[in-house]
Amino acid sequence: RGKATALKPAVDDAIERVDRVEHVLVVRRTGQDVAFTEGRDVWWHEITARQPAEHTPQAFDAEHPLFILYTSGTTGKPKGILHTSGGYLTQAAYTHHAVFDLKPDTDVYWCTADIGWVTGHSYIVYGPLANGATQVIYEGTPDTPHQGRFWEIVQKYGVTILYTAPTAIRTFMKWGDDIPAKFDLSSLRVLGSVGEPINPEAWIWYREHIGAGKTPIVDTWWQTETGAMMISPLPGVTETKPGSAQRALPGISATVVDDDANEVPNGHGGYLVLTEPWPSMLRTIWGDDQRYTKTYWSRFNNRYFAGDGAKKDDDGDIWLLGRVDDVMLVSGHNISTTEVESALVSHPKVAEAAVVGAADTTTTQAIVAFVILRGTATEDEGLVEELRAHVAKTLGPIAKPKRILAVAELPKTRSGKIMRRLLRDVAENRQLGDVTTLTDSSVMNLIQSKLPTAANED
Ligand code: 7RM
Repeated sequence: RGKATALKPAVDDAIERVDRVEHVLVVRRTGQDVAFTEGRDVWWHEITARQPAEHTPQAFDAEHPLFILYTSGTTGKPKGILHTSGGYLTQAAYTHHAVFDLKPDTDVYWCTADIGWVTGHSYIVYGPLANGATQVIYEGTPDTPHQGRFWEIVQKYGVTILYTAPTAIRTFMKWGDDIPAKFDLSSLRVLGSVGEPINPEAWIWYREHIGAGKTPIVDTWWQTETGAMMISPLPGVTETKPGSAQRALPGISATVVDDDANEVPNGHGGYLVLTEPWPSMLRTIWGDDQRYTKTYWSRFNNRYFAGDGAKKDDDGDIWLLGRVDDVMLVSGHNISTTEVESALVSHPKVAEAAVVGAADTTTTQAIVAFVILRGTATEDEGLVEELRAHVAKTLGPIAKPKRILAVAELPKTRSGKIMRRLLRDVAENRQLGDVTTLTDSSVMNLIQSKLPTAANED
């Protein structure tokens, strides 16, 4: 946001707590003064200046650990996801090539993810580097110095493949169609989405306003644990459907099962499972093999349980429905947060929505929706009724939210995922749980101030 953020103090602080770090390689980036520990800290420009121009890479065993990336997990205790070298690189490179139809000699590829998120690891670092891609790496925000920043970059570098997240797309929708319209986006030929289910509304906006109504959109489903993309259309191959990640990629086996681990027929929903191993699968949870087996391999007869709800449509295409922990139980019906959120976002006055189930004495859970309104819309009784009726019309009366609250922001992680757990805490008048992974923790104060009596009111 136009200001330099010092990273070195955070590194120095972390190193205080461990005893095995010998050296810290420091890149002179902003030119600010930094504390420097002689002998331990090494300037990047000094060490690279004395290296030979040719480098012979060192060979590693395929199962040599490559990295451990921590996911927050729902229980609070983070899980250290272990990836190894051979399989991870194989699938990161293959999917980066196949899903984006990468032509390394002519494409200019840009993945806007935070590099600390698994998406940054696989699709800014390992996949593109392994494939010799020409790519844009951007460390700023989408609204600095102005809200057309992304489109200015696409125009300036002639970006041909853009990979971003639904949360960003919904933000661009909120800012207005006129902003991307000011830039030449004609270089774009493939658009990607990752991180959350993309609402059909956002998918169509992305296609129309960024993709000139013709670029294929690849909605890529995968996880930190899977290491690389697993379910996605292939551009120019798959006939796409707005909102569906569609099919497992070649070599990958995914399906949807019911509570008893039976595969559901087309047209039905349940739990997403992966039925065969894949090259970039996590090898364990670092230091906790037992938790690894229990979390991923126990619930459905040795098949990998992803933790996501999903349904198969009449063609057998897969639609992701959000984390199963977020699924709501209302008067005996399982209702997915994703579907209610998409119904809300399809209303012209709603820019973004987050839906949670709050404990309710008569219906087990009641649907509480937090919405960000579009530009000119204002919150009043009429609007709330209009939105409730709109959801009832789209999904049926059972999915009608009991409460709808207009808010200015939603609590999100750095990868743009809505932290529904915190919204549930608010909706049930509970003390907030851990907020350390939020991008901006002040958001929760704003929301709480709007909702003093959620659980009590009828
Ligand atoms: C890549 C990444 C994983 C969770 C996953 C899903 C959700 C990710 C999609 C999606 C619907 C998608 N890794 N998710 N991509 N849901 N459609 N295309 O996000 O480890 O940070 O998160 O994200 O719930 O289980 S992650």
